[in-house]
Amino acid sequence: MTTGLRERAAAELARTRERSIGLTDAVDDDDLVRQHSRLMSPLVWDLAHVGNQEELWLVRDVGGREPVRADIDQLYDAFKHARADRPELPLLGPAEARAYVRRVRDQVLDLLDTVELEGRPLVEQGFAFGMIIQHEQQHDETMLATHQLRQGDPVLVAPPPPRSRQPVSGEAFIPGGAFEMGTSLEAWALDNERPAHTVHVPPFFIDRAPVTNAQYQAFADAGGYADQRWWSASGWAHRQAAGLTGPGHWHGDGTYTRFGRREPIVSDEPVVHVSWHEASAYAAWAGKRLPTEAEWEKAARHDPAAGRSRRFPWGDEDPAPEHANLGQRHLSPAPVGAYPAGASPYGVHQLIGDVWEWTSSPFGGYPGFAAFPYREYSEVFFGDEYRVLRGGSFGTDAAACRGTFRNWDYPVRRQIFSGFRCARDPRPEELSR
Ligand code: AVJ
Ligand code: FE
Repeated sequence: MTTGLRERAAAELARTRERSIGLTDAVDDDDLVRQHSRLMSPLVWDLAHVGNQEELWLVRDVGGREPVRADIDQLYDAFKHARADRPELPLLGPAEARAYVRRVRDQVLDLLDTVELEGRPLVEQGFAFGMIIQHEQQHDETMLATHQLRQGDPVLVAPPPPRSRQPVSGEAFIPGGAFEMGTSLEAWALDNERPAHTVHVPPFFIDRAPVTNAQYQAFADAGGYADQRWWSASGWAHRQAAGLTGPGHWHGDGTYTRFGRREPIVSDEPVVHVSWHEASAYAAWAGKRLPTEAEWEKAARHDPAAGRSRRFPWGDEDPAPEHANLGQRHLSPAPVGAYPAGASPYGVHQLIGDVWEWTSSPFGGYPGFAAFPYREYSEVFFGDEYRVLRGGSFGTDAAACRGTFRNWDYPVRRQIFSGFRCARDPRPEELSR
C-alpha cells in the first residue's frame, strides 16, 4: 500500500468517525441505550459493534496485535443476538463504548503507519481499511434510520436539499444488448459486487426519476391499498397483517414526520419508507414492474457511446455534491430534477442517492462469486428471502456507494430509506419503430 493509500484510509476513518460521533452525541444517554424500535439495535450497540469489527479485522487480523478487549466479542456478534434481544445484553454503557472505540482507533492509526501490507489479499490496495470504513458508514446509516424511528424532540439538523433545476419525467428506452455488470477493478468493492461479468439485457423502459410522493399518493387515493389485484399473495397478506395504508411516517392528512419534525409532504420528492411489497403493488397499478437488478445497473452505468460501464451514472469521478444527494448532507430525498449533473448517459436521473431503489431481484452471487473475506458479509444472505436495493439514499455515504454497490433487505422492510422507480417491457410497436 502506498503512502497515498495510507493517507486516504486515515482521512476516511477520521471523517467516518466524526459522523458516528455526531449521531451518538446528538442524544442523551437514556436515548443511546433505549431500543427505539424492535427492528433496530440501541444506538450504543451499533457504536461498540463498529469498534469491535474494527478491532477484529484491523487490530487483530491485519495488525496481528493483542486484543483491546477480548471479553466482549460475542456481545457484538450480529449473528449471536437478534436486534430485538440486544437491549437485554450486558452491553458497554455510553462512556465505556466511547472509550472502547477510541482505544481501538488509536491502535489502528498506530498500525496503519507501519504494518506490512505486501502480499496479503486482505490489505491489497487498503481493502481491509476500506471494508471497515464502509462497515462503519453502513451502521451510521442504520443509526440514522434509528433516529427516524426515535420519539421526542428533533436533534439532527441539516440544510434542506437543493430545489429541482430541470423537469424530469417519463421513461428512458434502454436498447437490448450486453453490458458489463459488477466490478473486478474497484479496490474497495465488496465481495458481492465481484467479479465483472457480461450480462445480456433485453430492451426495456425505465422511469427517468424515482416515483414521487405525489405519484404514490395517487396510487393510495385510487384505492391501491384496498385492491388485492395489485398485490402478490404474500404482499397482500402482509398489507393486511400490518394494516398498511401508506408509506412509513405518513399521517394520512398530507403530512409526514421526519427526524421528529411533522411537515407537509413535498409532492415532487421521491417517496421513501416503502416496502418491496408496496413498491411492487404501485408498479402493477401503474401497468409497470420493478426493474431487475441488471436493468437498474445497465441504466445507471452503461455508456453506449464508449461501449463500457462507468463507476457512476455521470462518469468515473467520485461523487461530488452536484452529482447526488448522499452522505446525510440533507435529511430528506431531494426533489426530482435536483441533480441534472448526476444523470446517466441514457438520461436517467437520481439513480445514486436520495432513496435506495428496490429491484425485483433476489440477492445472489454473481457468476464466479467468491466469499471474501468472510461468508457472513454476503454469502449467508443469498437466496430468495431478500430483495436487492440499489443506488444509496440521502443517508448513504459516498464511501459505501457505487454504481455496483448492492444492498438487500426483506420485502416487508421499510425502516430503511427505501423507494423505487418502475420499468416495463416495450410493446411490440415500440420496438419496430
Ligand atoms: C448491507 C446494509 C444489509 O446492515 O445488515 C453491517 C451491512 N453488514 N454489518 C446490514 C452490514 C454487517 C448490511 N446491509
Ligand atoms: Fe455490522
